[in-house]
Amino acid sequence: MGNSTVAPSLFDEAPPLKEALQEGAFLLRGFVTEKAAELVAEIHQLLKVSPLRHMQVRGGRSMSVAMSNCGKLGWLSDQNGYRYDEIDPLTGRPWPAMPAIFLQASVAAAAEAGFADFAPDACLINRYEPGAQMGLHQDKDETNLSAPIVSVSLGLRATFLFGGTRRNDPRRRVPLESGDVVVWGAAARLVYHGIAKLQPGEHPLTGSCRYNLTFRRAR
Ligand code: MD3
Ligand code: FE
Repeated sequence: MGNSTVAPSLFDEAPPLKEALQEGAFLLRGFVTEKAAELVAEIHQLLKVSPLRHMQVRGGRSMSVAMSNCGKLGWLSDQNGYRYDEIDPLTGRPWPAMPAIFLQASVAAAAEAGFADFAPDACLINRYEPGAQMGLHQDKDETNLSAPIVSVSLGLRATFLFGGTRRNDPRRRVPLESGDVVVWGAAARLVYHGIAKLQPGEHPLTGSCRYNLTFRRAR
């Protein structure tokens, strides 16, 4: 048998692409592409313990994005508003632990973006089916706003919308593909952001949906 060595290529050693979206916000294209199948397999295991659900918002409507959590704290929305809790109200039990590969990938992404010592205690699992969207909002339910937020996209492509720290600031649209990671901290931590209505499609890893993992330091 011949050996299977291939000619070295510039691409072998190419660092991950890091694009500054704005001050404090970095898009790491394909940062977890090699681990994407394993991440999706972990999501499927987690969802057997704490299933996806469409949370209610104040006023009684339910969100089009289906959610669950892992880690010490889970993000919740109900008639009383938003909060973090150690207990999944659907099961009455603690959220499942954050898988090691989740922690490792999110900490590595934060470090790549310049945020050393990221120690997430919460991971929100969002599932978008075609037609689901997330309206423009700020993430400000966390006690410690000095930690960054790391977001991992898996499956179908979505259009990410983000503006400034005022609701009416001009908005940019950025397509997020499976394997992309975005890190938001410092000056970008309180920008308004959302996800445009997901378009139908098929992805080999997730079928007809998109997952987003959002890692946060909640307390
Ligand atoms: C910018 N999720 O769960 S992740 C959310 O793709 C959320 O599911 C979207 O916004 C999603 O709250 C977007 C990207 C993201 C997450 C947090 C941010 C962008 C952010 C916090 C501050 C600024
Ligand atoms: Fe958000």
